[in-house]
Amino acid sequence: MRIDIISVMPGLLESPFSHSILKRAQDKGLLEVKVHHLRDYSTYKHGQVDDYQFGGGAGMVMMVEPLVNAIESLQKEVTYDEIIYLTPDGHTLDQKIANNLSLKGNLLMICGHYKGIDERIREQFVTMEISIGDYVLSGGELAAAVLVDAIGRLIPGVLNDETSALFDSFQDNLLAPPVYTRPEEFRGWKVPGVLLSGDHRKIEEWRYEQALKRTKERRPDIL
Ligand code: 6GU
Repeated sequence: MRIDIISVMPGLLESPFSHSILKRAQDKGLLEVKVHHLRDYSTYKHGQVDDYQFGGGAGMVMMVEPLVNAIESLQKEVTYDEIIYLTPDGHTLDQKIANNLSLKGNLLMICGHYKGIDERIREQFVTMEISIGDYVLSGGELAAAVLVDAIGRLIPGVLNDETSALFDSFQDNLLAPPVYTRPEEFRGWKVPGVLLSGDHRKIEEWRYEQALKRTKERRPDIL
């Protein structure tokens, strides 16, 4: 999968994809992430990419022309399955959306800034609008990083048995059960005996019960 990201602050996206699982996905050739500076596609003075909004009001709007130049120039290289605009008024990201997107070929993400992008870009090019939750960020970049992470780890072949997504919170509409590692006892705080029993059927049963209990207590809405 190739993911292109159009941004006015590409510096914000310099490192999030160079670590851990997303780094491995790229090293394995399963994922390629390319960040593009919108300014490079501006035909205005000083690389201008935003302007005052028609009708008045505070805050700048990202202009049509640089965005069209960027999108159409990338479309000459790549066919996109989805063109995603990261915006607080989009669909709230969940595991189902991440699962669906992880099976696509190529994605283009557009990060909004200021008051957002000219509506005509949304009408003419954008196929999906995604928010990462009900709070406001200063721009779409960190949301794009979250989205790439959520998708990237689900691309077939990226996770191995040990990191398998099958045991993630939300994967079966259940939160993940508690986990423990060495030592068996620290300051008198003990690891639940069943996990040390070696009885794999019992352990699975315990994990399922714990996951169910945790979900009922914390997130009854996803059950
Ligand atoms: Cl995608 N963008 C911005 N600016 N704020 C957000 C968001 C996106 N998702 C939640 N808050």
